[in-house]
Amino acid sequence: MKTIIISHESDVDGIFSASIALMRFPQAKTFFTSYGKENFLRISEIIYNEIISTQEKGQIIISDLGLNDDMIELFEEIFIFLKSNLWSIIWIDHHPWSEKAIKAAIENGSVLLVLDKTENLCATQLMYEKFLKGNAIAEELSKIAHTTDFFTKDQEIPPLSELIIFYKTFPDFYSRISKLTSIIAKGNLWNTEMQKDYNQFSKLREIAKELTFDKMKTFEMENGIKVSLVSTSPYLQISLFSEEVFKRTGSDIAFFFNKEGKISIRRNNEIVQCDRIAKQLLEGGGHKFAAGGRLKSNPEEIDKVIDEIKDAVNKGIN
Ligand SMILES: [Mn+2]
Repeated sequence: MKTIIISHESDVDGIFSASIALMRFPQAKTFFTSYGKENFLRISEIIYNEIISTQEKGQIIISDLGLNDDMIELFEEIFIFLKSNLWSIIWIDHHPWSEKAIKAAIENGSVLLVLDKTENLCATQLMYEKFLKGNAIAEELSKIAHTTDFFTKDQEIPPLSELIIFYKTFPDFYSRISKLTSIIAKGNLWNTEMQKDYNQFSKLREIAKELTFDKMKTFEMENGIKVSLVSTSPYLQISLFSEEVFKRTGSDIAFFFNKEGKISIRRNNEIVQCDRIAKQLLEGGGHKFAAGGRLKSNPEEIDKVIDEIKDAVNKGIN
């Protein structure tokens, strides 16, 4: 049986959960994606091509990606296509799904949904439980992914999150993270090539930090919530960098946006819920402690960005 693994491209949990799936199904092809219509259209294209090109039955393992409401229709079509070709889907995730999305997935007989609703488990842990429970390497990987996904700081680990961020800046990003996934699947967390890449990265990161702090804006809203607005760089790993921003500003919440208007939200305390604020933005979603979306405004027009953020915070806390 053929196996296709599709996982989240942005972080350790996405990569590690794919690595465990790859340990369980070593012949599988791995693909990575992120949120947004364009990304999912690329993935659906891949799915259609893979299935059309074979007579074999197969399965698709989707990991660490939520089914947002605006993607339901697209996936319903994919589900029907898979079902009629005798392919099944195992969808493993830990993001909040709407009832509508859950229904769309489970009402189609070819989808097995493994969805954690506790917000205490990462996708790699779910993958471990589902496919390789008892395997020592997979267990360790699931613990590491949990540390990075929930920022628990319970163990020190190699800077893989930053390495993934660095690889994102290359045109061959997807082949780089696929390679990383198979290295990790062998239980190797760091090698000399990674160290070499990391040395190059850390120089670029330090320059990016200085420039970013220079442009950062911090303001207090009428309701007393202190907000930092950061025009970020591709060399900064948001969750790590947010800690430095909070240390410097004492803000309650920080918004990181890039030139394309993609926005990430992190919080410094429990006054706000990031996912509620994200819902006010385009394609917004995520967890209460970390979320993201897209700006409606032009990221170059900073006053409009500030207005949009203020509006999102006001609506998102009520
Ligand atoms: Mn995750």
